[in-house]
Amino acid sequence: MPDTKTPDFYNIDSLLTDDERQVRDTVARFVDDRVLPIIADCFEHERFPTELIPEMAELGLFGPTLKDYGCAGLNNVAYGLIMQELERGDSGIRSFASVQSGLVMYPIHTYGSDEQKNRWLPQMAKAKAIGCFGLTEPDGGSDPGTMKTRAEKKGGDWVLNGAKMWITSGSVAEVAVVWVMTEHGVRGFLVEKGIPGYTTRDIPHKFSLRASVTSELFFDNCRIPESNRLPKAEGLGAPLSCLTQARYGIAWGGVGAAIACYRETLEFCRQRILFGSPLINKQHMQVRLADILRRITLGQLLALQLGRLKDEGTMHHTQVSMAKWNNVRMGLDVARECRDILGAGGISVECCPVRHMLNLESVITYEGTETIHQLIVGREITGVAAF
Ligand code: TGC
Ligand code: FAD
Repeated sequence: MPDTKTPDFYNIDSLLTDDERQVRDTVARFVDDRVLPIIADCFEHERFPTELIPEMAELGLFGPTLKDYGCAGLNNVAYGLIMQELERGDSGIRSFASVQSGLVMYPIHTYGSDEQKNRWLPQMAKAKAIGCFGLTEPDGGSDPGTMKTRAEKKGGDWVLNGAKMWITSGSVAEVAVVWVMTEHGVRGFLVEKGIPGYTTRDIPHKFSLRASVTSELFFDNCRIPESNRLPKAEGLGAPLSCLTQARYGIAWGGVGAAIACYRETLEFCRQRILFGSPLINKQHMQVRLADILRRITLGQLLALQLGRLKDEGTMHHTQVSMAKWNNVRMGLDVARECRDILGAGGISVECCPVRHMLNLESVITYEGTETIHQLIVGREITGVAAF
């Protein structure tokens, strides 16, 4: 019998290894036991649950695909399953882990010096240091090649001026990976909290990702030693390669959010009696539930194949774009559909679809808007950049 409950309609479980299943189940337990009981309250009161960070580190959720430096060296499918389960809890929790792993530890591991790796990676794996990634600027995030934040070499130091906006974990981060323009093109710097000229300010009043810290970063004649520049990062390709890591995780995360909404909505339809029988007896409701399951199943298969391509080293970043686009769109559409099925109760924070729906409004914008990913795939088809 196909599993319509978890759901796993195509027995995708059988395509996973024992290790992958074990990682997924461990994170699923953490989400069920530790995230779900508190997340609605965190969302309502605009609070990131920092108390979960040590447990996440204990479970090895930071930099899990990296080798050495206290990281687990898991494969990419296992990483994707972690992201799926975390986002089943909340996009804010997945975001925190995505940024720490894909946008901070990954660039330090890939583009950093031995000294930078030895200093930061072991601490970050244990969450003794938190990181953030500053690429987007107030004047527009879709076209980072036109960034205005600049660094000028003065003696042995670099002097940074400018600002970054909409930065996840910005004010809580001990270190920011900041991408700036220099006379030689885009370069990456490790900017440490507390250095003169570097300040942050949180962005309040968000209706989305409320259980996540989002900040502005300001650089006012901020002096950074050459030893804090990522020596192997040259050009825009370096930050874009980091985005590929985070977008990959988001492709799995969209599935997790949709699963959470589906499970709650299916249970509601079994319980809710209208016109003399439960909602599951109604033809129109069965069509809606079947359509939600169809969309989730396609997203699951897309994410898994993407992960297998990544693990065999053949994944192309345009394939990540299609998966990020498809699975976030799917998650958002499913969340909205589920919110509607839940009726008036569906607008309460006590039901998860409205929270996922609001969160996914950020997820569909960050890491490349839906339009940007469509244009990336369009360019791949036609060879013409139409941005
Ligand atoms: P373009 O000419 O396309 O590329 C420049 C160089 O980079 C290479 N490249 C990539 N490499 C790896 N991964 C990718 N995804 C790559 N995309 C491009 C490319 O091959 C080229 O290399 P080379 O050697 O030929 O120089 O650059 P472009 O200026 O035309 O940009 C195109 C565009 C629009 C696709 C790019 O700017 C883009 O992706 N824009 C969207 C920006 C974005 O996604 N920002 C996200 C900010 S971080 C964030 O949102 C974090 S949310 C965190 C959370 O909470 O989870
Ligand atoms: P813009 O780039 O100004 O786009 C505006 C609109 O124009 C969009 O609808 C877009 O799709 C459309 N558009 C853009 N180009 C074209 C085109 N060529 N043709 C047609 N339409 C187009 N950034 C970071 O660097 N680090 C982070 O940690 C981070 N975290 C974030 C957390 C949250 C909660 C949010 C909401 C954002 C975060 N971002 C982060 C920023 C995010 O990456 C940007 O918001 C995103 O890249 C889009 O940039 P923008 O908001 O400036 O929109």
